[in-house]
Amino acid sequence: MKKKVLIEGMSCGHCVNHVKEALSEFNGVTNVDVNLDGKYAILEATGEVKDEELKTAINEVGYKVIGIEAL
Ligand SMILES: [Cu+2]
Repeated sequence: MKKKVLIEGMSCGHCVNHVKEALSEFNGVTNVDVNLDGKYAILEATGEVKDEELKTAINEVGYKVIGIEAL
């Protein structure tokens, strides 16, 4: 699966790393790209990652998911 996760609250490279680490912890993740200016992350994984799980993981590191799009 491939999903675009719209994230609010990232302001610098550290934020990008926090988000990247949080998303990398899901099973089967093959790629995570975080775009600071665009305020989104692209997550690619071999299995399914549920929207609710994505929201929880991002919340736990201090940011907010404002939308998720399947790509
Ligand atoms: Cu930051």
